[in-house]
Amino acid sequence: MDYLQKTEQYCDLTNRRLAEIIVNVSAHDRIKKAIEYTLFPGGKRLRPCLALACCDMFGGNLFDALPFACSIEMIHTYSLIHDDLPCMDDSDLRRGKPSCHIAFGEDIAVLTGDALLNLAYETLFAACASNGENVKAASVIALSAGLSGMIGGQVLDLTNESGGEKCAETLYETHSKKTGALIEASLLCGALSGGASASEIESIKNFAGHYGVLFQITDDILDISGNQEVFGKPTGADSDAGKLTFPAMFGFERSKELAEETAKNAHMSISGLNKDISYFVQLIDITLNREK
Ligand code: GRG
Repeated sequence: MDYLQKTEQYCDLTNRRLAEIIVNVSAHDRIKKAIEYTLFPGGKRLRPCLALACCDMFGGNLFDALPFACSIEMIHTYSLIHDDLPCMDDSDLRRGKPSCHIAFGEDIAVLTGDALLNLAYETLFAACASNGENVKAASVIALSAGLSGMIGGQVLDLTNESGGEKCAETLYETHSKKTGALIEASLLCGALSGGASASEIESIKNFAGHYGVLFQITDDILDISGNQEVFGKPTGADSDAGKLTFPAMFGFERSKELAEETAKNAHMSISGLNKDISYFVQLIDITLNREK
């Protein structure tokens, strides 16, 4: 199977399992509609693809990694809903359509994010109940979504905006937490489900660090030069808000060079694995040249 076929398979598995999770939810129509609206058709499903591809690479059963892939996608979607709120990034457009609070109101948007976070943990607990070994991956996800990960990064991001110290170290720390932590968790839970060894897990962590930075630099570049229709969210928003971004710190051209260098480092970090790394090699290239 080539890269596109694999991606289709991973997205398909994720979408079907997410639909099964949601169909069983008993909730008021108002919030159920908002949950469906934000989860489907969804975005690129990058994090589930990372989890499933990593599990695949280590020869695991994709169904073992699927609860983690879906939990992470629900956590990611909740973070986007909350990030779009007027008290956060105040964005009216997400995944090419009106943000959740525009379509359903702020109150329902807050609760939709909360509900998705809870559903993610319900899914993780169910996976742990069926196999105690899953506690490891579930803890990795919980840590990545919390204060030492995504939420911690969001606090740093807000602090940087309101005049915090603007240096490269803060930039890397902010993004390794805000964006990188969930990306790393996706790869790690895939590696754990696939039975990776301790040294293989180390290579995956190393790859995750570089890939997370690559994803963020290209996100910052698209915020400046991307096409809003294709990108699916407003462009220019980060620079307008005075955010600490790679182009703001290093300039646009240097950021493009940094993306190239980071892509090479990402490739090198997994080239020693005695596995078929072709999916990740293509993913690096697609991320480097992405338009959305
Ligand atoms: C807890 C109140 C509260 C808010 C949480 C933590 C947080 C708000 C927001 C951080 C999430 C965020 C916006 C991270 C930036 C990472 C990023 C580039 C997201 C876009 O990811 P893609 O491109 O999106 O994978 P799609 O739509 O494709 O899934």
